[in-house]
Amino acid sequence: RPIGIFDSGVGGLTVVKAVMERLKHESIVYFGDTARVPYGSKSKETVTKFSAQIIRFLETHDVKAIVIACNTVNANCIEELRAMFPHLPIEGVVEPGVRMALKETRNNRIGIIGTEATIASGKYPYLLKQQNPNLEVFGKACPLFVPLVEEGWANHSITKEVVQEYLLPLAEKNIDTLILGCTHYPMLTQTIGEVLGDGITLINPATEAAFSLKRLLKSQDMQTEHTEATYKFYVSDHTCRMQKMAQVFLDYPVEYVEKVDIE
Ligand code: DGN
Repeated sequence: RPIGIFDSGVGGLTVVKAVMERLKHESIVYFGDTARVPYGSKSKETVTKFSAQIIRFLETHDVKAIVIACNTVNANCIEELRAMFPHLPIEGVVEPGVRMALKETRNNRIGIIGTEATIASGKYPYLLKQQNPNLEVFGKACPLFVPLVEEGWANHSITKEVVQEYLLPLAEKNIDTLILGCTHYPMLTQTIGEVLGDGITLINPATEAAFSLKRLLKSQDMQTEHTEATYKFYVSDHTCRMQKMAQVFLDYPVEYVEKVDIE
């Protein structure tokens, strides 16, 4: 049985990549809600409703577990979704991101960037400070990053200027660790790295999320071994961009992306 992974758009492909690399035999069904992206500016009620619809769709593919590859959904309603689908293990990206940042920081000054909804939720600072009350956490919403990535402009000079505008003030806070708290942002790693230099470690929560999923599957005796994995991609609007981004970013010959209506 496959793993269901979803996001509002192409951002969750960064999580698909991490899972493909670390759980080689697990098949994946991916759903990108491209008709309704962005989630970052929508209300908790709307994001919860859309996410529940997507999980129901993924259930029609007999998924054995879900990875919510969207920080906005994690920050808003992962508990509600776990309560709505108690029979289905649901892994997120926020808790793994928090664990990685705690391990990484030396000076206890952590930056967190994400959508407006993720930053407004205060979820990352809350979880970080729960583990270490001495931390200083600096949040910054970067709402232009998602459209730039969706446009395929991750390495464009315009994007570099936008990154400078958002992140240089954050760098001045003397952070040594920056959580990429939106699954689209790891696609900007190169540009962000160029702007911030080597002194700040970038955290991609997907890495630890994949390990966490591996542990979860093992603990429930649900891991797949030996068989060859298959990957299916679904979107709620045009298939073209997803196909292109998936091919390039995953370095995998994605032959088929299907558009489906969900409600
Ligand atoms: N990729 C999503 C996240 O991790 O928050 C957000 C994308 C969006 O809907 N703005």
